Amino acid sequence: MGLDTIVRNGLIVTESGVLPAGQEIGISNGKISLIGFGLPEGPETKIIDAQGAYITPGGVDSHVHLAQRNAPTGDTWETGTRSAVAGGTTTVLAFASQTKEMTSLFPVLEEYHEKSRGQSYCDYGFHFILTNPSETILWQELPRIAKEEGITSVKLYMTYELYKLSDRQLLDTMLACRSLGLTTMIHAENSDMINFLIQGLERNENTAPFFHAISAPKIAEDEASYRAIRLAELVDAPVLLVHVSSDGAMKHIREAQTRLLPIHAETCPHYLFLLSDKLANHEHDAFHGAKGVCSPPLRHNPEDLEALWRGISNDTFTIFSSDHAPTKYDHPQGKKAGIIDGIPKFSKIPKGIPGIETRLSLLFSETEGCLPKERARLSLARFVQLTSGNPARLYGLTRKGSIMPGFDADLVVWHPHNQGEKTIAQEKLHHGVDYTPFEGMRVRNWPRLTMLRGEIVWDADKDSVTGVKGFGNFLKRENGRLLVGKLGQLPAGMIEGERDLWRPRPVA
Ligand code: DUC
Ligand code: ZN
Ligand code: ZN
Ligand code: ZN
Repeated sequence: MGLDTIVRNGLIVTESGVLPAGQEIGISNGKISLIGFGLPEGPETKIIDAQGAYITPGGVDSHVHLAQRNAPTGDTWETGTRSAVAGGTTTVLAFASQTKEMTSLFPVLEEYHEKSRGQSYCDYGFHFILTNPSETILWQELPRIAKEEGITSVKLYMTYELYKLSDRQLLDTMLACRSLGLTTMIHAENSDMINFLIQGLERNENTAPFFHAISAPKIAEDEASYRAIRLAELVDAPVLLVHVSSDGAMKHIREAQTRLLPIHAETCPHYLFLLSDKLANHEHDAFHGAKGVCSPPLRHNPEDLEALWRGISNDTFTIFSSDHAPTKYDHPQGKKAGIIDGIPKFSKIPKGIPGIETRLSLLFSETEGCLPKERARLSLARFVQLTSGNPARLYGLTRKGSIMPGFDADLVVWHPHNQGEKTIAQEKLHHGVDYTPFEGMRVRNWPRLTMLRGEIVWDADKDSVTGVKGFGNFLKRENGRLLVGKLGQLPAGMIEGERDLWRPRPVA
């Protein structure tokens, strides 16, 4: 029996580097079955010529918002995942969001299955946003859902009235997640600091979009990040701080990692490439700045970007995700919900920006794959770790994120010799919203082909998404693996009886 497909004449990038030239990837039944020189061709074998270009694993974007109730003008599963594959991403993890009045997670789960079934261009899974973590949810529903549905991660918020948890709720939830081996994502910003500043700004009629960036300063992220880490330390739980945008938060994370605490961190393209000048208005449009409103906000200085680039290079960050959270700009339920009686009010602007399609090419542009070594920000191996390998392991996607025999044949074939260089433009993107905050930026390469389980789903030569809606599968996940730190670092000097407090409870 011959191979279904052979991808030849490419440079295969793994998490430990680029394989010697000439190795080919053999694919059978949607999986990588062989890697080696001169793979045997059968009469039916399809040959894909990589034209000497790099081949990286299909991107795993573990932080995207699709079809959430709170974003009526955002992407659906169809438009969001179409945009994903056109940018080289083959797996996404999106949020199923509980609202405070929901006492069970099962209806939310059904709602998200319903919205996504038959709609996705790429493989996908869910995280739960927990806003009302009752005993029943933590100790009866989560264990069942993890086991039966393979949903093995949750996101917890420290800000927003409709989402935020108290420190006590964070502790209870972290302890339960630790017992169950779930991955716990934290949105760390100090809610009271932000509300205090919003009120002050509004009192002085400073309500233009730009003031969003003033209302949620780095110190609010630093404080909450520090607190989240200390809370996690108390119950010896691993956590992931998501969308980190500040050097102060990064320092707390780095310090915790140095002490071998299992603290993971994520950052996103906008915190590496964009500054708060994006929130300024234009002469011809007094609300233009709303296009740059995301949370945490874009920061003010080039040094802020530099600091995060250091975290990318030195392993402080475990993963790099888009935080794709789109809303239409020119729509009364989109960004323009922030215009009240004709007056812009930054605090009412939906927070979030699109970025699922541009994530990989923006970061790839800064690698040794596009730049001479002296000027590159990161190696190709590090690129693969951040964008596919690490998120796959952290979230228990055991067949995703690596070019290895036995893994799904999810691949990105780049253009050879930076022939894919292009300018990012809204009219070229495949998402459902009406702008990109990266408009006009040059990227040095773009995926030429995206393959999902051996099928070509994006073909730049045809300028076309060639995959079909519904080909993407829901992925049941295993428990994620710790990638930094280790468990068992109970506070020094703890006496025996105290230790029992933190023993994981038997799960119902
Ligand atoms: N948190 C996110 O994770 N994404 C967008 C907005 C937010 O607050
Ligand atoms: Zn968040
Ligand atoms: Zn403009
Ligand atoms: Zn998000």
